Formats: sequence, C-alpha cells, structure tokens
Amino acid sequence: HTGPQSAPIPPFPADFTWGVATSAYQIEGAAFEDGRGPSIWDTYCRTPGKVLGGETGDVACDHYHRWAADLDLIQSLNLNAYRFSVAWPRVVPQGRGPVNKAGLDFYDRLVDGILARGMQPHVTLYHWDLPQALQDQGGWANPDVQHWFAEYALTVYGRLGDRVASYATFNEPWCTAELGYHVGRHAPGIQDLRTSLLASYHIQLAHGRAVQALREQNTTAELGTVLNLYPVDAASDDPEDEAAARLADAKINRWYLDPVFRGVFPSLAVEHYGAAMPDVDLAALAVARQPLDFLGVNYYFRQWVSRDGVSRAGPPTPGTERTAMGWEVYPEGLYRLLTDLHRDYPVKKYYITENGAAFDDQIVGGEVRDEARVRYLRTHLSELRRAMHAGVPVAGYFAWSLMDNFEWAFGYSKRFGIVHVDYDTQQRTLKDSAKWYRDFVTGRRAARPVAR
Ligand code: PNW
Repeated sequence: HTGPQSAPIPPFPADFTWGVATSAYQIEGAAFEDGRGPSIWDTYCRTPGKVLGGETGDVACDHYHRWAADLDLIQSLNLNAYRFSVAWPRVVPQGRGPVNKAGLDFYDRLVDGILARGMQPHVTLYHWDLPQALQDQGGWANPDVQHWFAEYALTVYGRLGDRVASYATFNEPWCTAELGYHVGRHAPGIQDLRTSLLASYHIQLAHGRAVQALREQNTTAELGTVLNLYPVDAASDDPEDEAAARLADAKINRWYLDPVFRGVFPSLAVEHYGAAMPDVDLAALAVARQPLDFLGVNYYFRQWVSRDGVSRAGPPTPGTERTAMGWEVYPEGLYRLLTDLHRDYPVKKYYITENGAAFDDQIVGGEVRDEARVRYLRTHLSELRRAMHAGVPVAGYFAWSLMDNFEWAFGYSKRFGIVHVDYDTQQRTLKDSAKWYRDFVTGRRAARPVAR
C-alpha cells in the first residue's frame, strides 16, 4: 500500500489514554450468580423472535469468572485503560432498595485488578441492563427513574470511589430510547414514539441528577457521558433531502447533545414531533446541563438521509467497504464528526469511547488474519490524529471491543473483538488486529504506567 491512508501516523501525546471497551451484559455471563437480579435483557432474550438464535447473555464470555485472565490480556496489549460497565442489577438487584454486597465486591476486585496492572478503570454506569423490577414500574418512562438512577450512581461511587479515574453516566441513550422504546429492537422492546421521547427525557434528567449527586461527594474523578454520534449526509443536493438530513441530525445527534450542553431539546425536532411530544416540563430539562469533564464519542458510521428516510446505504459508490453489520467503513467521518462537534459543542476533553467493526473472522491454524479490522483501526486512528492536529482535544481511544461478545439482537453472530473468543471452550486468541494495536500503542507510549 502506498496510498495516503498508509502514510505514517504522526505521534500521539505521551499521556494519551489507550484502551479497549466492553459492557457488562455483553461479556460477564453469571447471570444468576451471587445475587444478581434479572435485567430487561434477560427478559428480552427469552422473548421468542427477539434475539437471533434465541441466544442470551447467561454465559457470554464468562468474564465474571475469568476477569483476572482477561485483565492480564489487556495488560499484555500494553494498554493503559479499560472501559467497562457496571451491571445495575448486580449491585441493586431490584433496582432500588437493598444493595447486593457480592455484586459490589466483583467490581471492587475488578477495579483493584486494573490498577494493580498499571491501567486506569473507566466506568460506565448504565450500558442498557436495567433491572427488570424497574421496568415493571415503567422503566425509563417512569419519572421516578431519575432518582433511582442517581441513588444507584451514589451506591457504585460509595464503593469504588476515586479509585476510578473516570465515570460516564450513560452509554448511547439514543439506543435505549430509539431501539428500546420506539422501534423495539432492543430491550424492553416497546414500540411507541411518545413513550420513547418520554424515556429520552427522563434519561436526560437522570444524567443531570447523577452528576449533581456525584459532584456533591466532592469526587476527584472526571465525570461525563457517552453518545453515539454520526456525520449526517443528504443523499443528494435536492433541498428536500437536505432538509431531511438537518432534521435527522437534530433527532439523532442534537437530541442528545443539546440537553447535556445547553439544557434544551433542539427546536427543529421538537416542532417536528409536534403532537407526539409527551407532556413534559421542558424547563426542568435544565438539570441535564451540568459541567462535564469529558464527552465520550462512539463512532461507527455515517447516516445517509433522503426525504424517504434514514439509511446506512447511501448512493452506490464503487469501492465502499462494509462491515459484517452492513455498516459503511468511513474513517474520514471520524475527522468530520470531531471537528464539527468541537465547533458546535466545545468540550475540554473528548474520548473516543468506542470505535471498531464486526467482520466474518476465521480462525485458521490458530491465527485470525483480520486484515480488514487492522485497516479499520489504522485508518480511523489516522483520522483521529488529524482531528487532534486540527485542534480537537481528544485524550484517549478505546477500541470496541476487547473480545468477541454478545452483540445484542444479533446474539453471538457478529464478532467485534480484537481478541477471538471460542464460545465452546472460552479460549481467547489474539487476532492480528490485537497484535497490530499492541504494536501501534507500544511505539507511542513513553513508558509503562506506574501503578497507584
Ligand atoms: C454500540 N446503531 O451499539 C454499543 O455501545 C455496543 O454495546 C455495541 O456492541 C456496539 O455499538 C456495536 O454495535 C450500537 O444502530 C448499536 O446505529 C446500534 C447502533 C449503534 C451503536
């Protein structure tokens, strides 16, 4: 390769955060152990027709038992950070009320294990596994959920405290509201626009209340949130397609950015929803706007929009590469996304909290030659570095994901890992992409981190 995308990537800052990311339900397994309560994903997976092959997270990567070896693996990649999520139903089995000490013990061991290996834990408090008991009371559609969530955040903080360098409240609230409550392709599988809008509103309030509650503890940890964001392109320069693209940007990106950074919903989208808007107190949304230390950006692909709707396809362009999810590989989108974001919502610090791809990996003779994923990582890191050069203060990058895992409605059929998992034996095998990432990071890290 001699093209521009193979040009050497300039150095990253010596203190750059290099990590991998996972989430609790996707890797832990042990769904009924040590007092964990049921979550909406346990229920959803048992609803016929919802998850491919009827698969569940009951065992997943068995990380609940294999956490120490998994941390060794991350350390062996020379990374200095690990992003994981805490399962609310492990910590508070009924969502509110009695705390499950054994659940907190697990995360306590995990955090100590990360620190002992010279890495920093980055915790996400909510990555989609709501306690079923709270769903039975309406879940994110119940206004009380803001208080339940803030209480849960304090419970986690009370145990893990400032050993955790970085806390994010939510992972991708768009997925919860839109996929969970509108199109119904994620738990809890509700299909109702008004309920979905109500859920997104309460998630904003919950975010604000949790940040307030944690600040009151005088935490020294940095606080932020994680959004899935997309460059949005009109399918043509027809004014109707362009108007549709502006609206899609308001519904997908700004619906989540504006409350957190401006305390409001974007008026373009509010007007569009019109009569579908639930009866909410928009003035109360101001609580969602709390000073944040960082914004986590999950980047996967761009959205193509025409007057007929939103799609991932776009106008047919020869040579466009797609992942096993059918997602367009579009590295330049990361540059565009970050530079636009920093222009419109300047934040002092960004992390790329997720970026990665599923491909149809084959393990042959003990090796996984996932050159498409190597190319994916390299080109996205190149565009990330370019955005930093243009002035976007990005402090870290987390590859999604450490290892193949439970890909929600797709079950185990989609492999996003840089480490291959054999689900029969639970054996982990480094893919070529993991080795590439390790070598890339190793060349860019000044020294081994010092354990705290
Ligand atoms: C994210 N979309 O989910 C999640 O944070 C991860 O848990 C997940 O495994 C990963 O991306 C890969 O899918 C998304 O439809 C799910 O645009 C759906 C979408 C985006 C992100």
